[in-house]
Amino acid sequence: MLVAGNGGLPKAVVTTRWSTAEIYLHGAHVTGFQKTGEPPLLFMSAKSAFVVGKPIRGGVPVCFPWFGPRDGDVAHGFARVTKWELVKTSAAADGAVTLNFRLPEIPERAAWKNLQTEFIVTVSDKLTMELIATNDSSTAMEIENCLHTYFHVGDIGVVTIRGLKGAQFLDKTDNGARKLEAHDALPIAAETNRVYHDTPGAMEIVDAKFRRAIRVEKSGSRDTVVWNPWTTQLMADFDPAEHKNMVCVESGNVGRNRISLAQGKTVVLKVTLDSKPL
Ligand code: TA6
Repeated sequence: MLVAGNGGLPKAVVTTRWSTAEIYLHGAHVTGFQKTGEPPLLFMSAKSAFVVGKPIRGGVPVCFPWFGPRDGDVAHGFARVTKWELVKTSAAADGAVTLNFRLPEIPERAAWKNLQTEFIVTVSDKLTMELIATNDSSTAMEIENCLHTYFHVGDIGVVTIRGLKGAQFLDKTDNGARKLEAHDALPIAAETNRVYHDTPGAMEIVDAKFRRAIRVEKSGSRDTVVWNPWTTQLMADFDPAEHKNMVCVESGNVGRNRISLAQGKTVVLKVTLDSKPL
């Protein structure tokens, strides 16, 4: 199940009768999911690093226990640059494969040591991911969580995102201005970086080039983040030319919807990805 991946980092490779998937222990990072006969569902930057201490660019970054930049610390939390433990793998009677990962205690992250965190990935004709955190400390903990999924699309110019109409969003390309989403089918035609608060429902990415609709079912997520860097060179490990073949539709609880996790309580963020021909 575990083999040496890019940069020699260990990864789990999963093959089912419907699909294949791969998950690196580094960040418990899903870097691949592909249904038989379909293009890959996830986008990976061709320039991604696979180095201890650096984030993998693409796939499904596990953003935890915070989202976004943090002075002097790693953006989107330390879980994504930590080596998780693969605690268990199991196969169901129908052939679905489940992998249970656990975030180990990190001595230099003592402030978070009582936040018991696991990530469960189930590979079938769908990809299901559950980020589960339990506060075993004696006080409440403020956390953000987000599965920052990079979707692979045929041509961003003929992609629309459905499920956001009527939602308010913060437009990070316009100094965080608060706006209202009017599109039933949102096109992406420029740099886009938006936090749609209070959007707990399913989303759909309609790809006219690949002639498929990707469905994002979710629970335990109040927010949806939509991101495409367009031609802005934001990061050394992402070639802006690749913006044509990706869009991030991210599910989590961020900003004003951060979670105050009470002592002894558990929070579950669950996302299921599926695709259907158009
Ligand atoms: O979610 C959008 C965003 O915060 C962008 O501002 C950009 O920084 C991007 O995330 C980077 O995401 P990644 O998970 O690849 O570090």
